[in-house]
Amino acid sequence: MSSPHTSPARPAEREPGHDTARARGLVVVSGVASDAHTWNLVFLQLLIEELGYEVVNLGPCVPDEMLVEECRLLEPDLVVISSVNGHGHQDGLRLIGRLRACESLVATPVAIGGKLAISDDNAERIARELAAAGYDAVFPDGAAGVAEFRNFVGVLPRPSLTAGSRSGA
Ligand code: B12
Repeated sequence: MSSPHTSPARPAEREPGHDTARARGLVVVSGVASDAHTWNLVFLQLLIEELGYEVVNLGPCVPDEMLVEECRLLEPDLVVISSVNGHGHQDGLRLIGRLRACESLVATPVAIGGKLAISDDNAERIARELAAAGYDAVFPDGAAGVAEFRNFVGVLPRPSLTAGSRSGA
């Protein structure tokens, strides 16, 4: 896991011999400021790597400002936010406002998922609120969550097919 206290370079810049042809793009995975859980982040990193992406995992308890700054520097193709401590709803609403307030992150795909509240009772309402606030996709915990997430990642535009590709291809 990259230390949240440093600015990790994009993988292709870190490793000169890196095989950019293999990478579908760069994904930032992060916990939210209040959340100390880590295995959710490790799980997501492995899953997303399995789908062919490079992952920069910022780890748990990432302050909003740091997350925005890392995303601004890394220009990821997708940002994946995870929270399981029950405060993801509040943290997530605050965070997406800050990400979308950054000009270069206005259109970056951002997804959030996990145990976003302390009960499942309002899961649908919370998911709607998070989507309305600016998330491209919301994956509350449940059997379908990870399968739907795989489908979501599978249909993301490939950077090598878009103008101004950062892959160097
Ligand atoms: C280990 C653990 C801890 C450890 C964490 C250590 C560490 N290094 O991670 C410690 C002891 C620190 C801890 C602390 C707390 N914990 Co805790 N913890 C757990 C526990 C037992 C396991 C979590 C885990 O590692 N699971 C394995 C990972 C791989 O799975 P996961 O986290 O469930 O994530 C899955 C899904 O949520 C989903 N997912 C997650 N994010 C995303 C994002 C996307 C995009 C997608 C698609 C899917 C997705 O995919 C993952 C794999 O299926 C769970 C209970 C449980 N059995 O799940 C409670 C649990 C998460 N903890 C809980 C709580 C309440 C706390 C505390 C608030 C307790 C307290 N009063 O202090 C603190 C919070 C501290 C903080 N600031 O965040 C609650 C959360 C309740 C809720 N959300 O409603 C749980 C569910 C226990 C419970 N049943 O009450 N905890």
